[in-house]
Amino acid sequence: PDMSVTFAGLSCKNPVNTASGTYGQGCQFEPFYDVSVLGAITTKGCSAEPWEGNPAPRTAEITAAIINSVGLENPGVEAFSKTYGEYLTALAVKGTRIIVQAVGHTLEEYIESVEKYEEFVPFADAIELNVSCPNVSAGGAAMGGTPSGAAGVVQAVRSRTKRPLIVKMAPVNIAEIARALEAAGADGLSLINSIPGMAIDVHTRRSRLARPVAGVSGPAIHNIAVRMVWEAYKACKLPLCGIGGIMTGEDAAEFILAGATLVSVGTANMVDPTSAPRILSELEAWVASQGVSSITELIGAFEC
Ligand code: RRO
Repeated sequence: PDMSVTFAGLSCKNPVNTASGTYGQGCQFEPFYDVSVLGAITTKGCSAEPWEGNPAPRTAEITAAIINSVGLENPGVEAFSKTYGEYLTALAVKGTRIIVQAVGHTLEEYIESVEKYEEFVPFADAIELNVSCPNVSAGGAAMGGTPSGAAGVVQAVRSRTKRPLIVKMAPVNIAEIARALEAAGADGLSLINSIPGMAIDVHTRRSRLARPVAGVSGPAIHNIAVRMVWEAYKACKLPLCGIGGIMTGEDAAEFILAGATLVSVGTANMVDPTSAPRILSELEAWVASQGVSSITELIGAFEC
């Protein structure tokens, strides 16, 4: 079957993308497989200036999930480009779409991050605005949790770039925020980010992470994410990227049926580095089993 899709103006050879922060900058996975088999990759969020992130420990395995409080450790856009630009440019030439992610604590910092991408990162096909990081005290989820906060980030940066703007949504109030983002000029939505949770070591009675409240990702949140993608699909006309606990091709297929055009593999990359290409071939087998010639016939084809 034809696995190609168009998302926010980007023609992708297939719908399989990677979730920001779970995939480094792609090159880390080259020892395991040819990354150019994927439709797109999304790189770790970068701010205009470097950020150190939160104190350790900041990741733990919990039931059917991972919990993280990384806190957006990153080297800044310019160093990101110096270190990875050559690799990512070559990957783009092979037809894998490159989505970079902009972050900030304030509207001004989001603007600075996008402006640095404009200056130093010509190879990116789209910019994802992360308005939903659960692990930074300002910015992130603090802005993405309301319609006006999320839309305000899009409005602040919209005139600074001609590239498609994708918004990484917080797992709250999906329909209303999706409509506000559409009105503000977003080109696509990716959802969901991790869900705030806690993990306590009952023997020591201490938090398992240095920061007690942190983002839960993985199979435990998958069906919550499927429901949220369906809510966004009904609420707006923007193309959607479904994210949340995709471990198999059938998990990805659920997002497609709920209305997603792209699907991102996240936690699974950390469980087994070969997950993304396996999920792609399983998804392709599912599309073939449905008797359609193109995966696009299955987007939103869920029946109540
Ligand atoms: O770096 C992080 O702590 C982080 C981010 Br920015 C995010 O968007 N989601 C997440 O689970 N962790």
